[in-house]
Amino acid sequence: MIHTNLKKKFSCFILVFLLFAVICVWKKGNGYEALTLQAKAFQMPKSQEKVAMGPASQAVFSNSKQDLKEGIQSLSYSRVTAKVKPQPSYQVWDKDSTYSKVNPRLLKIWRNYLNMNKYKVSYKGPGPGVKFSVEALRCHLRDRVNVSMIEATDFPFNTTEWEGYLPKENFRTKAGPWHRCAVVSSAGSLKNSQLGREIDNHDAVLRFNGAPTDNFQQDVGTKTTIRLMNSQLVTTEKRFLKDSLYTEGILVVWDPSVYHVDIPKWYQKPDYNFFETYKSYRRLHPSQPFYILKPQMPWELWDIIQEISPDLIQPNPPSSGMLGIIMMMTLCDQVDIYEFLPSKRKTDVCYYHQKFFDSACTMGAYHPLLFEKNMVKHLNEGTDEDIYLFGKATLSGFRNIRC
Ligand code: NCC
Repeated sequence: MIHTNLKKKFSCFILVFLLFAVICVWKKGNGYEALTLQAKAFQMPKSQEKVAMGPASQAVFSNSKQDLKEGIQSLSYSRVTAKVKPQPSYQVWDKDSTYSKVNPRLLKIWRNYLNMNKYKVSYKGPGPGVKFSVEALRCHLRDRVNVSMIEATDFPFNTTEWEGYLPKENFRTKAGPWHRCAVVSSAGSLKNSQLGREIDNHDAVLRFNGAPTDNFQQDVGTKTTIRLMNSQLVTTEKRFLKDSLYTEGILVVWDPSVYHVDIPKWYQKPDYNFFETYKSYRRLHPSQPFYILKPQMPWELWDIIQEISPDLIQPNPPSSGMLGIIMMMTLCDQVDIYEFLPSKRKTDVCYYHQKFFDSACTMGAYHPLLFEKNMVKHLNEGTDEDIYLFGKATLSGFRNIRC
């Protein structure tokens, strides 16, 4: 009898023990799984894994499937290392570019322009090669470059010949202030960029010359707030008076004068005599704001580009692109510039809207474009990744800076 009772008690004990062991094993299994899942949440997506190639990122994820203790260590390690993931380096615009580094053809053209000196440039300012911090350069640009338009009080625009032609409203009352602005270069590398939506998401968008949006919306967007045009286009483009491309937004035209001459002297001898076409356009579209940039502005900007560049720069005015960037810096808090500094899509195709090949469109021949791009790279507050992937440089505007 006693023997049978003992047997029963022993069986009960074995049963309870087995039950306890099963519960323990089950609990341990679930806990590990939960931890593995958490560790997985810290893993980068496959695409990012490819760019973050450092050994630290490998160490984080190779540990995550070991036992519970190691799992906990791995989890806390991954939290720390995720923050300091190594930055890959991207091949983007070198801010110390020179024509001798770029190509012999452009080097020759640059030398020819230096000899030609069509605009009688006689630079007497500091430099070349003065070094500025980003903040100091921004202040220097703000204080020295006066972005203003011809007004009805400026001689000879105050004569009867010009009565009623210039817009009555001041440029600054019509344009801005805006928070985030986009400047869209006309570069071929915008083709297939899919940047249209991002560009349109800005408060104001600046485009150049005859750059279209129709049929290219996906890449360059649809919005045009300001169109900056050179006088060559206004004078020689037959469709200028007819094409609906020009009827959206505010128009601004600029013309190169002889170096630092005043308005009356420039008026007597403009580079392109666009004045009659301007008047015709104003008669056709009297309510569209259409301004004429004062001819001193491009040379005020040129002086600074020369001051900071170690090389002599082409003695020709800056490109419309560079003028437009400075114009938007005066009107906006932040300026995002697209494909002025070329992205990974860099190409010798000149424009996104034409199949015309010439590396000079991107690197500069007539305009000191290479040195302009060096300056924009220096001022860029965005990342090299943004330049490489989106051709996007981000500059602070002048409106909220303290100098
Ligand atoms: O070519 P363009 O400019 O109209 O381009 C506008 C601005 O975009 C930037 N850009 C363009 C192409 C490219 N591959 N990379 C770039 O970075 C430049 O900043 C450029 O200024 C001009 O500056 O006004 C220019 O105008 C044309 C032309 O006069 C107009 O398109 C009108 O037809 C000039 N081309 C020629 O004279 C043949 C160009 O040199 C400069």
